[in-house]
Amino acid sequence: MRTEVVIIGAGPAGLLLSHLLGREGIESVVVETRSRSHVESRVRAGILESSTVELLDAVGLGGRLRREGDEHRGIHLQWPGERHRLDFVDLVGRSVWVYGQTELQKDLGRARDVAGQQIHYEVTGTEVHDIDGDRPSVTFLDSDGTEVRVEARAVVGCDGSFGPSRAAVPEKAKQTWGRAYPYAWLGVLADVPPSTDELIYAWHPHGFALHSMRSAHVSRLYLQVPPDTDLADWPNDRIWDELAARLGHGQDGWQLTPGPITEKSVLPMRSFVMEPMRHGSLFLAGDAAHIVPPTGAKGLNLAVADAALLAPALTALLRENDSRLADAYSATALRRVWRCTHFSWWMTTMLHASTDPFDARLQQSQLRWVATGQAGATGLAENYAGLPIGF
Ligand code: FAS
Ligand code: PHB
Repeated sequence: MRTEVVIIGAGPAGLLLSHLLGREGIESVVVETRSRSHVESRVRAGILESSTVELLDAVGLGGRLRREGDEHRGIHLQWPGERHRLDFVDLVGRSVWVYGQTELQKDLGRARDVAGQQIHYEVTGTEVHDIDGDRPSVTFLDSDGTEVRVEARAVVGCDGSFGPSRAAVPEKAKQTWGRAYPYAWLGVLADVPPSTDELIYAWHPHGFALHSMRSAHVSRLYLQVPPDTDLADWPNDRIWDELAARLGHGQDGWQLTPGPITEKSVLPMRSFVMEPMRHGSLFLAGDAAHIVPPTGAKGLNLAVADAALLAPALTALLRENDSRLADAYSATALRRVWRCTHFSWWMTTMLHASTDPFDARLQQSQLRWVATGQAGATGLAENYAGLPIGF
């Protein structure tokens, strides 16, 4: 099989990239190891930056988002006895949208169906070949066991943390940075209306808690837990009791309303960056190149930004033989990647309880400075609501 671009991974980065390339008349083949239903149902991100929403609008993917998503002007920062609201629109003129990654994934899948996009789901044995030249290829076993080789002009690894693309870049040609945090998130999805109009990020001596949501009827909440947490140790009552304590139930008359939990998972917290995000005719985008702790709600938005930068670069390369944007892709993308990596680390270390009492005092001082002062609040707002893509 021959095509122009092979994309490994049908997550948000892979499907958005195929959509953006398709709009430029660039043909691609997408290969995905999981089933479509799995990819569309796994509960992950929930917040879209304003630049993500603007991009989706511009390429015909903003319709359902605008109808069913929920625009938020800001967030609440909370610690025992105090809750402060940060209004991003007042501070930096930008909002964010609550719209689950599952919904974006479905919108992307439907758009690719309409465009007649070739997506091979449930493949195995994906391998990348000849990326040092300009005739790379990808081989895999299709879902029916057929061996397939796709030859292309470029291969894009959108295969997340555990795909083959990262490993296809020779050790001597790459540099990686990583940090594992000494805690994880226990995430729950609950069939209960949110007890708050905007997200609550809470510092508490027991640990961090976050009250998010997916709709007017579905809440999404997280608790900081030890990294080796066993879900069996967290029955629903304990989860709700701990969420109530950390989020300030009863404080100034605020109540946390519990409800049926429909999904539970433990999410490890880590930062990871690989440089460069290109090697020869292999490009990397999204989690394949970088991982952020979800505290700053950046993972999905970074995947979108990478795709938005890579599409015009590949178009110029393949249509006009102009490699300038492709040659600059890694450096341009990494500016945003490191800004978001720092912001996600900053939010995480500010909000997650540590065992060191000195740290706790530093965190409380920083939180008060951010929550009650213009400078700190503006810094958080600028990063959380998102910088322009390609800044
Ligand atoms: P993805 O991981 O979404 O997609 C990569 C795709 O490649 C997958 O579908 C995978 O099956 C496929 N693949 C892997 N190996 C392959 C192979 N060998 N062959 C073919 N296909 C292969 N971000 C937030 O902002 N907020 C959150 O709350 C949040 N929660 C998360 C919870 C979990 C459990 C995880 C894992 C991530 C979470 N994230 C969150 C981050 C997440 O949203 C990612 O940033 C986002 O999915 C990145 O999109 P992609 O880069 O497309 O990677
Ligand atoms: C979510 O709704 O899943 C969510 C929101 C904000 C975050 C992380 C996760 O920082």
